[in-house]
Amino acid sequence: MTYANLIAGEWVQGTDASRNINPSDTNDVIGEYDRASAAQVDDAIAAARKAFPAWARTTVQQRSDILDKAGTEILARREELGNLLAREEGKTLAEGMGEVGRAGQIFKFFAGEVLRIQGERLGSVRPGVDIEITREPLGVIGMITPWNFPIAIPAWKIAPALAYGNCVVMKPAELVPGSAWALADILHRAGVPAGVFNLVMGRGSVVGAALVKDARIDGISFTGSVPTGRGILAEAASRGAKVQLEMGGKNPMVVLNDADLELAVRVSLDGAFFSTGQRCTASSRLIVEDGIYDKFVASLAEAVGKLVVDDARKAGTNIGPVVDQSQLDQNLKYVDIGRQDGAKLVVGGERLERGTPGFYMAPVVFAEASNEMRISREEIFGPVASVIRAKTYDEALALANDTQFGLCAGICTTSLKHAAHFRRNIETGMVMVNLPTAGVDYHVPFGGRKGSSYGPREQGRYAAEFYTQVKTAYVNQAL
Ligand code: UN1
Repeated sequence: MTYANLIAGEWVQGTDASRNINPSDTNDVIGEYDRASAAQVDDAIAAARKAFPAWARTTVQQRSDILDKAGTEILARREELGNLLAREEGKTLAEGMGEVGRAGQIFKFFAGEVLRIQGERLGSVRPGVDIEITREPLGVIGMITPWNFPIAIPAWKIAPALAYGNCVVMKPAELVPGSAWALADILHRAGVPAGVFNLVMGRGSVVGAALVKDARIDGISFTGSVPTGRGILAEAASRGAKVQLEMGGKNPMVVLNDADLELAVRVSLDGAFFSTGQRCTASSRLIVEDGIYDKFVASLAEAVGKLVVDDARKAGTNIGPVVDQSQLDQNLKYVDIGRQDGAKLVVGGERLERGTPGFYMAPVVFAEASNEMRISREEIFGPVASVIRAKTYDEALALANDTQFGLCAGICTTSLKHAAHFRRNIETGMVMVNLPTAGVDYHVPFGGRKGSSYGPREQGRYAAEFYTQVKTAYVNQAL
């Protein structure tokens, strides 16, 4: 089947199509997804601009009803959509269904939040003047979403955008158009008016580039790689567009001598390897204090060795395949780099063959890694973790902060003193105490510091910072 783009409320065929392949079984074709041309992106932006004034004036009830309806359908189709997601992206069925549930909840959250859009009323320093501060929609938002969360990330950009009265032109990642198409279909049938939400699938170099450079786009929300994000920022800044970027991570999980070992291993296993390590929140640096280091490495290696790597949708699979050949090549290249740089490969690192042709590899633990090695500095985006030794808590904290990134960090400890100190002194946007770095709630701010993020936070009511603009009104009481 061929899936078309949604432009101005119509399903529009592209000039060519991309084939959506199952990474667990490359013989399994999910469908052909139309690529939008630059001219079609232009049509989508024009449609969004045209729809914006009326959409911005809809009542909060109208927007709430549409978001609620979309959320209800997503939740009702959790199993089917989770299956599609696992089939196109390669995370396990349980993770796929969990992600669909999260997407549904996000729509429900913003269906409520739209009713609570607030302003402020203040007194003036001058007599006889009222001041009112209100939030207005930003306008037309361009969205570029990544392949690792094919439905949750589109949901957490689209739901607030629509809630606050914006129109959207979205380009999903070319590797996973299926979940985004399903979401577009749901929104269309939930009653989103023509032009308010547009789906344009295809290549970043054509569709993404056309979106980013278009002066009719008021804001760009992007999640993806650092180089692409920086390029978008430069281009968008040159024309004064608002930008929100979520990029890489090299998130540390600190394990102190006083940690509950079993908990620390469980938390590190989840953070580093679940979803095949393909999360910007993954714990790819495990910074472990000397006194527990050897025990931790042995327990973690044992647990990693037991992980079942197989078809994402097969019962009993813990870790699905890597998303595609180039990501697999990159992961295996880093395994070689880690070895050459002198880290000790404790477990994993080999290419695996399974019953179907897919991009399988054994999750990797590198011990005796230093924080200077490339495997500890560069985001690999695969199931590869460096275990770094620290002599003291202070050294562990310093190592944790010694990175270009600042998305999330974790600490496993039973010491209130160290947990509290870590919370205050870690240079990240999110911090976890005795919890995995990955796997966040949907109703609270998400985002990082340093090289990980740029612009206002996503999610929760903080999403309003990006999707609205503030107006300060002064009114003379005398008239
Ligand atoms: C999570 O860890 O629950 O691309 C979410 C990413 C992040 C989302 C992570 N933007 O991995």
